[in-house]
Amino acid sequence: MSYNNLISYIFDTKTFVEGVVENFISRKSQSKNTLIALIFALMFLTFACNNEGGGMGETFRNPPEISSSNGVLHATFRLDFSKIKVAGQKVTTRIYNGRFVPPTLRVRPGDVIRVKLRNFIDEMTNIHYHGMNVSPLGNSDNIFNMIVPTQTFDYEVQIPENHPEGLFYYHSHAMGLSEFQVFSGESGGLIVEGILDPFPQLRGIKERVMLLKDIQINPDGTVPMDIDSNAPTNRTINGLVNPTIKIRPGETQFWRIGNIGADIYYRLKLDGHIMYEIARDGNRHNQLVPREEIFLPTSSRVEVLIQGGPKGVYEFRTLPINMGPQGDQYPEVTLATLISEGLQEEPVDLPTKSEFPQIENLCDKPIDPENKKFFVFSENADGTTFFINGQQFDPNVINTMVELGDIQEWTIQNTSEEFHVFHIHQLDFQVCEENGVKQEFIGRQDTVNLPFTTNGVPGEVKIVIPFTDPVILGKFVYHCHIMAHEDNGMMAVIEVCDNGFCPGE
Ligand SMILES: [Cu+2]
Repeated sequence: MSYNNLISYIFDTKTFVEGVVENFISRKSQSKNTLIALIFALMFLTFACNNEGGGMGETFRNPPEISSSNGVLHATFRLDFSKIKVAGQKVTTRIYNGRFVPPTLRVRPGDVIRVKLRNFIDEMTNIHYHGMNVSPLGNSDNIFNMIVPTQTFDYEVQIPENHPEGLFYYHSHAMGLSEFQVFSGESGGLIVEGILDPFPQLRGIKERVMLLKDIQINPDGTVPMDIDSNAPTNRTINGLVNPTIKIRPGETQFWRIGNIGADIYYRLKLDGHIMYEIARDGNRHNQLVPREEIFLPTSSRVEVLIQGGPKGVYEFRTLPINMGPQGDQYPEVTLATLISEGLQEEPVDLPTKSEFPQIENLCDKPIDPENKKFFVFSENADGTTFFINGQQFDPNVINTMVELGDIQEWTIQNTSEEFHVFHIHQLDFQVCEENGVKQEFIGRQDTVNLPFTTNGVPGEVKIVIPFTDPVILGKFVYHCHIMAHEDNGMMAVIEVCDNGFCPGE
């Protein structure tokens, strides 16, 4: 039994044992406590004897999981008020199935996701399958569809056979309410299996799912409705504050890290270790990219290989971030503590560039002039109202029309003095330039930071988007993924049509 399984087992057993003891010993509470203590002492001894590494166990745990079987993933999400404990504080919040970090969904390309969403909260809601190259129509990844209180809705998301493999996530995309709902806990992981398949030497290495979320809790145990993303917050990894993670010296581990919070950024650093980035936003790179630091804007994900350093204790931190003169300032926080101990392992050979499947370089492609588009992300002086090309989001307006098959170059400017994060649904793009500087070709992504205006010069990124996969036909959105900005106007509608056929929603 793995440590994680054992811990779940202990918690399940604790509830069971307490129930049984409650039934049989009603009068002598002293005896009840003694009996519980005895049972726990026995369980701890059993665990201590089986613990391979010796010493104290780790406190890090992957989130719970639901996997597909025979090509179908079935899940029921009951969205309701629950009283839970996060970061040592009690909070009553709106979450799926009573968990601040709900189950990670695990699927394979070609599978179908069937999620039954039951809305028991006092607001409209919905679910977006972030980063997935799936249909935006009907009861698939359709964010125009809102689920009203007491309604049950059946999502059916067909994943194409050729779907990229990696870490995705699901979250509320309720228009105008997404910041509050995601901040309350309405986001969880989604993994399309197979990203390590090209690298047989990595078969069987330990995989960790690390979902980053923060939460602020009012003194009365509620989540603030009027969120100040610059206020002190509790940063958690799978809902845990600074858990311990174990590795053996030389051991290779695979960490899937997602920023699935509402507003804030991360700048990740693992002391004494290089993070070998294998993928971004659920897209395998064309090579391994060694990083000292990883910049992770809201909604971004990275998948990295870590090789355990010499015996010792290392901090996994997010470094201070300056979001711009008009933006937030985030302090440094330790997210987890890595303990390297136990028997030295011979490090496996890290994948070389020739082992990575090739990817087409979109930035090399000639782009027709009519397929070059220009966007401006801006905000008002007090940072309360946000615009794309001077317009605020209106679900009934189509801001951009695209023909299926187009490969388009989008130049996106940020004329404000704080970061924004460009994200487009249903597909991935390649970043060609940032502030006029050509970017190294490593692969695709679904989210990119927009640098802020400096000395009056707008920040600018140039990306190439392939609107080529027929699965994307229909209406969907692009927006800033700082959800406070998205909810306050920084979102727009795109419609992809095929020769005059526009299926809408
Ligand atoms: Cu923004």
